Amino acid sequence: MATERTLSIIKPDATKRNLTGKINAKFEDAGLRIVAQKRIQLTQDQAGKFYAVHAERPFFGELTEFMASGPVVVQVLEGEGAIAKNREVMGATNPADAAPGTIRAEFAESVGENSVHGSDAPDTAKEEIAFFFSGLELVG
Ligand code: 3AN
Repeated sequence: MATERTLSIIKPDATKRNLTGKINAKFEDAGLRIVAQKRIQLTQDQAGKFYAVHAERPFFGELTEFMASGPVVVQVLEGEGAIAKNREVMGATNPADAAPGTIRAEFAESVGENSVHGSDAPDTAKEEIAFFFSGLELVG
């Protein structure tokens, strides 16, 4: 399998509870390398642009308000099959359905406040990485 890069976000519910290190340990234990990382505060408008694909969903307002409610840590993870591997480590969107040992099973509070975001395909990974990082910030 090819080496890939994927965009990860540690969401406000997790930064608020000081879980950045514990979540990063899950990525690293799974063989994912954090090749770029920064802690930022999004505006609701920026969160809306990032989640534009969900603009018609009933939870869009709640989602963007939540993503702007506190700091997030945006990061690029690299590894063999990193996109699928990260989704595996994250667990299902709804923590009630997430497999034991996954980030969402251990840390997520609800389907909305579910601690992490991860790109779902190569094209979205590329777009999402470019949304937050310039090429100069990616050191593999
Ligand atoms: P995932 O993050 O697992 O790819 P998506 O792409 O279906 O899940 O949803 C994007 C984000 O929207 C989720 N991470 C979650 O924060 C939020 N979300 C999804 N479904 C709901 C829902 N029913 N109610 C509130 N927020 C939701």
